[in-house]
Amino acid sequence: MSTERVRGIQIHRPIIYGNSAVLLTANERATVAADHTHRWTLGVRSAASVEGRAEQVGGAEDMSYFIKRVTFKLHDTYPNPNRVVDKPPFEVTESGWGEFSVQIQITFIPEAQEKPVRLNHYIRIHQWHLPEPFWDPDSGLPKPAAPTPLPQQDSVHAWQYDEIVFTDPPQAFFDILRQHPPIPLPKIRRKGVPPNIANPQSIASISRGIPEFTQAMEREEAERLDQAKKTLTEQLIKYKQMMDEKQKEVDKFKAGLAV
Ligand code: SLL
Repeated sequence: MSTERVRGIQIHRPIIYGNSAVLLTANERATVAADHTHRWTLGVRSAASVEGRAEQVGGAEDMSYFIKRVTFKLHDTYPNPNRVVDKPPFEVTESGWGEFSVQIQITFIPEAQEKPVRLNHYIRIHQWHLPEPFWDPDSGLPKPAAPTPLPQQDSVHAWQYDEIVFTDPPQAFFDILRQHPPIPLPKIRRKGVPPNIANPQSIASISRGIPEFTQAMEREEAERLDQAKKTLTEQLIKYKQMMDEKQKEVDKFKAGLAV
C-alpha cells in the first residue's frame, strides 16, 4: 500500500452521531426487562437524510467506504457494554430506562492511516427541555423548584453534526474519498430543526417532527454567534457604565471623608 501523502490537502466528510428514542408499546414491554420503558437507536450516520424516509434522521449514505468499525461503550448496566459494529449501518438498538453517556470510537479503513476518532454522546430518551434558572431574575432569590410537565412526544432525537477532517491524506485514501462525494445537505429547511442545547429555539419549537440537518443551519449558527457577540458588547458597555458611576460615588465619599 502506498504511504505517499497528498500534501496541502484537507478533505472532510460530514457525519452525525447520536440517538433517537421512542416509548415502548405495551406489547414491546412484555418482551424486555420489566423496568425498561424506551427503545433507542444509537449510531454514527451520514448527515444527509434519506429522501422519502421520513422517520429517520440522517443516514442517506453507506459510510463503510471510509469507516471500518465503530465501537460504542454503553453504560455498565448493559450486558457486554462494549458494542463493536464492523459493518453498516453503524448503529446499536437497545431498550432501557435511563439516560447515560456513551463513548464512541470510529476506526477508519487502513488506507486512511489515521488514528481512530473518539466522540461522546449523552443518550437522551426523555423530552428535551431548556434548563430553568433556579433563581428568580427579578428578586435574585432562589426559586422553589416547579417541575414543568413535559408534553409527551412520539420520539426524541439527539444528534450532533460534525465533520471528520483528513489532512494530507495518503494518495490511495484520497482517491477513495473522491470516488464517494458526500450527498449535499438540502439548502433549505423541509422538516424540523435538530434540537440542540446551543440553539434554544430548536428546543422551544420541538413539535415539528423528525428533524433534518440542512445547509441553512450553518448560516443560522453564524447569525446566532453574531447576535451573541452583539449582546455581549452591549452588556460590556452597560457594566462599564455602571462601574464608572459606582467609581464616581466612591470618589465622592472619599472626598467627603477628606474634608
Ligand atoms: C445513572 N443515568 O447514571 C443513570 C444510568 C442506565 C441505564 C442509566 C438499562 C440497563 C439494564 C438502562 O437503561 N441503563 O438493562 O438493566 O445512574
